[in-house]
Amino acid sequence: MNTYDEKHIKNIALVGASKSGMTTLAEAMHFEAGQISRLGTIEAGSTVSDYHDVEKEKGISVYTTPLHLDWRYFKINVLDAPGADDFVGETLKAIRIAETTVLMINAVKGMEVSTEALWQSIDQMRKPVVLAVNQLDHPQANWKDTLNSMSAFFGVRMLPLQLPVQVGEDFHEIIDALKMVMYRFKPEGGKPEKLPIPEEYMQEAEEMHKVIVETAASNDEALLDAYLEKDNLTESELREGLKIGMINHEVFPVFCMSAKNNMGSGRLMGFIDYVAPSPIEMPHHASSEGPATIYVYKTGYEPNLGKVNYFKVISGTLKAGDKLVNHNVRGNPVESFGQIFMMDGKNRTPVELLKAGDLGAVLKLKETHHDNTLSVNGKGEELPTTEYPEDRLVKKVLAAHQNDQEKIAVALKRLEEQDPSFRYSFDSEQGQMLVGCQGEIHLDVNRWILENEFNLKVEFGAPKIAYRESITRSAIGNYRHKKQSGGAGQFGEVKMKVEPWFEGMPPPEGFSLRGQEIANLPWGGKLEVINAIVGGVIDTRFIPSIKKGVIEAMEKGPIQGSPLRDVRIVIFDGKMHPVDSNDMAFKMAGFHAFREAVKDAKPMLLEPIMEVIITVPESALGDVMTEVQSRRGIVLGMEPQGKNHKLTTNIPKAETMGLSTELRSFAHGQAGYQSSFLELRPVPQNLVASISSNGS
Ligand SMILES: Nc1nc2c(ncn2[C@@H]2O[C@H](COP(=O)(O)OP(=O)(O)OP(=O)(O)O)[C@@H](O)[C@H]2O)c(=O)[nH]1
Ligand SMILES: [Mg+2]
Repeated sequence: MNTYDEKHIKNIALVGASKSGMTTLAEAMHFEAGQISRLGTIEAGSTVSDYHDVEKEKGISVYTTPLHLDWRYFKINVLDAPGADDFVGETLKAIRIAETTVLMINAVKGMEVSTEALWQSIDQMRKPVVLAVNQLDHPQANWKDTLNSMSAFFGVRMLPLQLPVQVGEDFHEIIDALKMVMYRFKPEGGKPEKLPIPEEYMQEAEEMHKVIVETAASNDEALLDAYLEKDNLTESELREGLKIGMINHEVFPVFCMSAKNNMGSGRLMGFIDYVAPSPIEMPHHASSEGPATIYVYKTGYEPNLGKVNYFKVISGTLKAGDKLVNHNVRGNPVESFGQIFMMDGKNRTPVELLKAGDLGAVLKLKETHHDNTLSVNGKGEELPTTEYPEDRLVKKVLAAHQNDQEKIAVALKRLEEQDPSFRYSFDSEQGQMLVGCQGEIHLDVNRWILENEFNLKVEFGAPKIAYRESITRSAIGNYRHKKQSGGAGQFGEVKMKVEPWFEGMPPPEGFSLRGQEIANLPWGGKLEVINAIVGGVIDTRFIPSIKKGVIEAMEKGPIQGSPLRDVRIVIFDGKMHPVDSNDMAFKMAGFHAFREAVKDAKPMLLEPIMEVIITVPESALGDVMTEVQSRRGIVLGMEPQGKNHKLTTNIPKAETMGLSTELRSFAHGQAGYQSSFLELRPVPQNLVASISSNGS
């Protein structure tokens, strides 16, 4: 096994819109590097990186999978990220960990809306980027249109290095304007024959070459001087200039390929080797001297291995046998890295050491999981945790078999550990298990895993909404609690007035105030208790018991059993018995007096209203407005945001089910959706009956 110094390590993330061909390219590269003897396919479920059962079953990537290529003098670590934007949490891990992002563009579709969404993250992190135009062998592939759609988006920072001679089924020749040669592939792809550029393409190739040289020169003063002097650059000067441009996020080289036919992948690897930056060529890089600090970017559970933590060495050199302190887990446990591995899908190769910048994996750590930093001396620099996207869809989890509840909770926690953008929570108020995720595909994939890997059958439904109740006018209640059975009896009588409570309300009129208290209710809102007893008809020591009874009564409101909130009670009359009165008796009296009063106080149902911020392209604006209104929502404002419009809306939570999925379909995947709780508002009178009869 080779050990690589840091200069010869390259990390790339393969990302792109759904089904652009990331996994097929990873497979082709793996094959080219000689690590596999047969090319696997998506159709046969035989690729190295889509090895999870769920990925084979659905024919899509679900997880980011690392593989490595021993390629001449270099080691290229490839992170094959999923394309579907439901799995953007995984894709973000890959972009963050790799130095260079290879953004794949499908030559049949050109720039897709989800490519643009992905670009926002890549651009924000200012990553070095290579643009790979794939599927040029496809009968519907269109090079010119694809390039135009890209150029409209990336502008002058995009730098085509290649040109396909044929496009479609005949695709087998690529002109390389950096090296000024033509590559001709055999039908099975692989290593091409190098030929002179045909006469009819010479002019175009020369023009492209000139742009490449000028671009390379413009990134560095010494190179610019060299260029002005000799009107050209050597190949190594060209590489140097392009590398600087990539590191500065200023030059995005474009390559041509057919991953499926393995044409163009070798050239891309050669470029990555010599031009794409190594971890230590990036600004603020760390050295591989000294004890190691690592960052865990992913945790997985594999059928035969158990828990696997995937990490990047941030600084120093990690050796098999090292013990590392976890910075993030409470108590800073020491974890033992007895064996360390390079991973290729599910296959692992033990290694003796990994230097700064390299990627590896470790089994059986006790407490460590994704987003943890560990270091040998416990002092290494801690990396900020990855920010995963907010939930776009929240569902209630229903167990098909009631006995499975607990097992399902355990399984959901594990799914969340593997994929932090699939979130599990238990809502104790409504007694429901909830999952938050990125969309229907995300949900479907995790349902499949629960059923097939955990043997747990679940359904997903609309979550119960946290309704509240309150009152709209004042009313009086009176109750006498009296019990005479054998020995000591029970006696307590309470008269109270209830009224709607609001911030800063004046003291009640017509009563003499003897005590006042505003309590926070456990389910939100207030209960104000005013003691207005005159003549000592009820002892002050019983007021807390009355309050207890009232709070108990407030747990279930009269309309549909939701908690009551924001009420003032004025206890103004009642009776005591010198022997039989006690706390229990007054609690009971308070409970019933309150219930009686509330019935007359015109109770109302309150529902949570969400502030929902929607970002959509112009073309979808009409559909989105109609959709918002049909969900009892209101649009409060609209402002332009780049090419899109940002709408600020208020929508009842009960009406937001499936909205983000719906919006994405209007906007062909390109809708932004952010939702947060705003306030409670009364449910319109005509809807109260239907909500109460739903029982939730
Ligand atoms: N014609 C043609 N088909 C391709 C090419 N590359 C990939 N495909 C096909 O496109 C489909 C998707 O390929 P994948 O490699 O799974 O694409 P991906 O980008 O990894 O997809 P996800 O990660 O699931 O989003 C498969 O049917 C591939 O056979 C190509 O270069 N040419
Ligand atoms: Mg894939």
